[in-house]
Amino acid sequence: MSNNEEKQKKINKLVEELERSKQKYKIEKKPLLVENLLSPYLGSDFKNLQKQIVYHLEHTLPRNTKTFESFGTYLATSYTIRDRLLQLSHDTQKYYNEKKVKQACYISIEYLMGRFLRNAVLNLNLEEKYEQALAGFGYALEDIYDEEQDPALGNGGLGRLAACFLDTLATHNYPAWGYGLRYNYGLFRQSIGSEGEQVEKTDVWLQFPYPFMVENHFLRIPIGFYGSIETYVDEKTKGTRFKWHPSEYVIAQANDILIPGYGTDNTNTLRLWSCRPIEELDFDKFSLGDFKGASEKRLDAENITNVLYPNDNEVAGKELRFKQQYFLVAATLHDIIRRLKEQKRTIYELPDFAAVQLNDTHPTLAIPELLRILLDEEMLTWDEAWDITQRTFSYTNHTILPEALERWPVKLISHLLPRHMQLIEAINWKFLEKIRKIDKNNGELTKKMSLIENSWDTLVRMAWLAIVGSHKVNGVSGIHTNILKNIVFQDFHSFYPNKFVNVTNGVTPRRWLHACNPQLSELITSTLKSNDWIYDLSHLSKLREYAGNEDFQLKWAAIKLFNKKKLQKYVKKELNIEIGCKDVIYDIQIKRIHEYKRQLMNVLASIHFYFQIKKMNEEEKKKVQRRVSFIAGKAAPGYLVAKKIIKLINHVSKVINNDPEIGDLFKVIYLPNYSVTLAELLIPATDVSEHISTPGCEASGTSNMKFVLNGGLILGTLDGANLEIMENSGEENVFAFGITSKEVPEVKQRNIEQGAWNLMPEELQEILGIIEEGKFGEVDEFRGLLEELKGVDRYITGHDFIPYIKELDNVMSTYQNPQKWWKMSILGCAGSGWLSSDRTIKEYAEKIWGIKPCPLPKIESEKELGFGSSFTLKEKQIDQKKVNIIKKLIKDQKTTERFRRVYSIMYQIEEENEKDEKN
Ligand code: NBG
Repeated sequence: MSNNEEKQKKINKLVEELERSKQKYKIEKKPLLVENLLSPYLGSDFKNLQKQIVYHLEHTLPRNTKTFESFGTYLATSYTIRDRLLQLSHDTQKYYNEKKVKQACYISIEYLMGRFLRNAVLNLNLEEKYEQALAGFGYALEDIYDEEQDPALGNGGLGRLAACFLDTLATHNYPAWGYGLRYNYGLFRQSIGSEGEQVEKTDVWLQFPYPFMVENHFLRIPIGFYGSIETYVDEKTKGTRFKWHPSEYVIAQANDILIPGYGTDNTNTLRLWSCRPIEELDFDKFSLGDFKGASEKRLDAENITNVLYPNDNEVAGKELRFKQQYFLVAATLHDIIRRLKEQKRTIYELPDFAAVQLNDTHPTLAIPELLRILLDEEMLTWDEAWDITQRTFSYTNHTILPEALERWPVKLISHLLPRHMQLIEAINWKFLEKIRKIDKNNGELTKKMSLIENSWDTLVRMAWLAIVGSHKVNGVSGIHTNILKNIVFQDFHSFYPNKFVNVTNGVTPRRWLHACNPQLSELITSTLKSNDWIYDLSHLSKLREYAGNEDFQLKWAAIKLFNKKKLQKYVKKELNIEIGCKDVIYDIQIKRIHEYKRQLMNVLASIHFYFQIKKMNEEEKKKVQRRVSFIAGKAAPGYLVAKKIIKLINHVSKVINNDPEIGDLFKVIYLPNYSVTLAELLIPATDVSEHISTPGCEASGTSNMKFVLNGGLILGTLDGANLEIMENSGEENVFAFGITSKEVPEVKQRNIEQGAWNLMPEELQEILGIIEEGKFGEVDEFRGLLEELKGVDRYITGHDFIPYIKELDNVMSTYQNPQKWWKMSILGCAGSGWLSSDRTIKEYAEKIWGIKPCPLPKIESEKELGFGSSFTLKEKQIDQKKVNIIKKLIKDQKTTERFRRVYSIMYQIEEENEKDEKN
């Protein structure tokens, strides 16, 4: 061997040694190690909570002892909640996947979640412990709750309903997902300018971290737009196939909010998509000094999920809105199919895997999108694809107002989503083929039912598409569903007699009674000697027997007064207005400002009442029932009429509130920046709430339900859910007035034919005259409002005015009979069991989705495992019996507690065995 060879050999040997010494520990995957490390649940005694809070304070935020202020405390506390929810959510998903249960996927472009912390703490039953933990840091939990911002990712009832549904779905252990968008900016913040006008400011809700949202950077889905369609012949079938080649892509990134159920470990997910560019920066442009151009693509992409469109019962009609809608459904369907395939199931099983609910027409593009996936990517036949599509989707209609029924120009769709437009045309063609066969009237029916309309433009009728592509369509109250069946979608109902069903809305009693009115919650629980009502609201009916009980009435009234005092303080602090409390009716109308909701009628009645008082002598004044009329609600920035109504309310309020002749007999208060949080303050403090829409216009209304639940009485028209509240709480316990929806068209027609002014009662004519004289500011400001009332009066304010003010009088005189009033209030609440979203969701689950609850089983203690509470393997008494118990538990996939503890025990056994082998 040459010298060189010898040397080389030595070197090789040395290298070998070096390589060997590099790895000190044997690398070997121990599957149970991670499980074992993750197995302990976060301790929930107050000392543990304190440790966890301080940990987050220093490591997550980071703050220190000097900057341990309340906002940081809120954040740190919230992170400890998020930690727990992550554990529970992992357990939940694991369990659902093992069980392969069918799940509901609720797609909604809006979620109005409200504050999260209190709700989560209550649902997890940790309030007392957190109270104790925070007290040690010098904070009251109640104040820490107040640090939280209210994420306004929705406009009104539609978004809030979605949030109530999520609470119910988790509470009742339904496997379910919410899907939506994570807007950078929520619904604008409203303030009132010096002229009484609405001022809008951007809602920068993500300025600080939102601790309840978990950014899921691993889930990034490419979403295409624009481009062209390739046609080719499929080699296998020789049939023609299509493929869409988008010319632009963006990325959908998942952001998860984990939804705890009340008194259960089941924790579901609300997945919100945010839009990212494919490429963050165009480096070529950047290098050439074009800095603006370099970020263009990023800004375009970010724009998609930048702002929530501030529309409620209106259509935005903007290209960007359309992009939002497609972005939402494309990302969502991709995710659902991905999760299906993760379970090693085929695409044919989709309808057994997920029931996808389209919340209004905004997610309707999901129908052509799924069809595209099934045809172009999964290569199914049309019949197979269409069958799967229809079985997967169902659609909820939330409005019949023509201005809110979405229609998108064919031109716009063809440009943005050419393949989808082609598919919509194919769906329409196949559908109309069937309609033509029954169309006896020169194509009239075909024209009416066509998904594509030829009017000022060629438009796709999204509601029509949603009906055709779904297996069930539901309205949101009895009257609304009847209007859908018999008027708005009459032809569709005749064609698909089994498709239309009613599911009346509901609200979650956790947030809308238990959390927002803890004193009343406590009274109900102590009276019924059980808190079962919190998850089965029908138990409230047992309150009926206490309705006339004096002692109970007094307690009930005291809680109302207590809540009114809170509101009184708020009004003083925020608006610097002094209002009375005791023996003063708090009369509240809170909702989006809309002509059909008739806030205008409310303020006209206030003017009427004001002048009535002014005409009184001192003796008469003494008898007046004092009242404060509160109004709150935002107007869409582009809805000028609604904005004028706000202005008028503020002008009227200024005059009345500053008139010394009126004093504290009457006040009109406009509360700016209405939100879920404000509603939680207002609703428990309300004596009477107003739901006075033109009959037939309010699909359901859900705040009416919340008021009744909190012992507020309703002054309302025969519309939406008011009717069902009357049925359940008793007609005599609701202040109802006005005509039925069936009579409305006739009144409208008369207005058109004879002129509304000529039919208007004198009292109202007089009020309009006073406004015209300039009593409430420049008349030109309000000319438009007045002209509408005098001309066509589309919302029949003139017709309803007298019955309305009469009923208002009835409210005030009834209030002077406390026994009667509190009895009505208690009976209202006792009848509201039916208004729970728990009932609503049960109906969806049974009538539409075909899903069942899948609760994570609980283990009471480790004793059930066959061990004492401080089980260790130190004594090496691993008898075979115990090992078998454990193995069986693992096999049966039982319980969250079991998962984590069992794996931990198995790991310890493994380690012990290893040691034994070595010895
Ligand atoms: C609203 C209706 C309300 C109803 C909610 C929830 C839209 C389009 N519709 O009456 O106006 O309570 O939906 O169903 O926001």
